[in-house]
Amino acid sequence: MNKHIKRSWAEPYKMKMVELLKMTTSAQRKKALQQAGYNTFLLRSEDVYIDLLTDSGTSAMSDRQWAGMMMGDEAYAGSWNFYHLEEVVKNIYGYKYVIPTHQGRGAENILSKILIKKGDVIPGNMYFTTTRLHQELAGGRFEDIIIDEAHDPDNEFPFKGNADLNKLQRLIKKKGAKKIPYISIATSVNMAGGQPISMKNLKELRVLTQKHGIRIIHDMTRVAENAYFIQQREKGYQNKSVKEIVKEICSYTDGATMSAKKDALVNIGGFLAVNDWDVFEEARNMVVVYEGLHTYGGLAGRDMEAMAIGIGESISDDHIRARVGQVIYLGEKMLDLGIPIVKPIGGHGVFVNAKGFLPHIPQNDFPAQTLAAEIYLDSGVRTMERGIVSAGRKSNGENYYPKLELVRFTIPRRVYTQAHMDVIAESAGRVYEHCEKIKGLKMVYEPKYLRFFQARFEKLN
Ligand code: P71
Repeated sequence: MNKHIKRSWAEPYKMKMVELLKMTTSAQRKKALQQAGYNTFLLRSEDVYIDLLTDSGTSAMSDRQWAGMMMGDEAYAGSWNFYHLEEVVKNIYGYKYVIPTHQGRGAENILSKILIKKGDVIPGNMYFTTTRLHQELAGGRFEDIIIDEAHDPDNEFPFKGNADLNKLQRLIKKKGAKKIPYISIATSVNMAGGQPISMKNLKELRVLTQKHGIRIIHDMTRVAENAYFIQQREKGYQNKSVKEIVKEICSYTDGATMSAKKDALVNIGGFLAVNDWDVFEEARNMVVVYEGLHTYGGLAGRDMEAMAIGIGESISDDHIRARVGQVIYLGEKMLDLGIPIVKPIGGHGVFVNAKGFLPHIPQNDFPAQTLAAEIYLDSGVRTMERGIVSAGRKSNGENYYPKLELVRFTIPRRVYTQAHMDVIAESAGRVYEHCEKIKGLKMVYEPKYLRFFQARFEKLN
């Protein structure tokens, strides 16, 4: 009889320190939300019970990482922690040259400035806010070449992060390869809902880009989560470790930008990694202008040490199974409650389809922003808008109208328990029960760049 009992995953760690949380009343949350202009980015974190704003920089470090922090070599130049980080990036990811940066966008800035010329086009498997902005600031234009399935929240294709080779080929034909300095390929596509790219698609991209002499730059922020999905879903990878799959992914690309605040389990840090000596030389020179000397890049020695250790932990099969397992647990709970979410469930969070949740609110009245505010009001759970507010405006001033209008319930790594997941799903379920009574918002303050961070809203009557 025992053979019918399933074997659950569980966390491959235990707790030895906890952070106490403040519980709030409905009246307190209502006030906090008004003061924050209905923007969850503007809430004070002490007014938040469960913080699902982002998985960026919010993970719990291990005792080993904290021990590493104590071994920070805070020399201005040539800290041994830098050499440790360099060795780990070379060994685990396989890139030849490494430049630390304070976080992902620091690497994006340097890379975009070096590779992009005015009038260039950068194809990518869906935009990411900071990545696209740095491409535009460098004089380039982003062009989306992700497969159409990625824009459909209900399509259950297992690799919705794939690039569409026909779209890429058409673009190369139209613009000419000389106008395409690189293609920007993210593993675990964030804005699509944490959806993976397949190894097959990557290999095909490699063949096509090599033919035209175009580089592939890898946004490897969540590469380990992508590798886990390849292991679970792609033929021929079931018996490979996440570590092996990560290395293979990187081998089909020419360089990478990394926000180590996600997969790599640190609160701050990132890097730029390249295989090309000339690009490295320029980047090593440029980093001193924007970040700091090339052996610290805006980080303390202790931060580089925590990153070097975190990278090693991030590619453990046991870790990643529990990490993604927790996200899937939450997603399945929401599906049981009938809540419309992006399918398949992604690697770093559950993405609720606000167009499906609040079908009576037009996109101009910010359904995802509204839903994020309502969830906070109900339970003190903080989520993030990933829809029309995040998409921003084109350079001609018109709004982008993204097909996906989502609220992201992002799960920090190694931080919350299964009971927290239950509370979160129940909150979404409660708000869903009275969804037809919810009204939209109007934007009353709009910053020029990355408006979602600081925009303010008022309730529509
Ligand atoms: C996330 C973040 C952090 C963020 C950034 C912008 C708006 C809201 C939240 C950051 C990423 C990312 C990818 C795929 C590059 C960066 C920038 N994500 N690529 O998801 O997801 O890295 O934040 O370290 O500068 O909450 P950085």
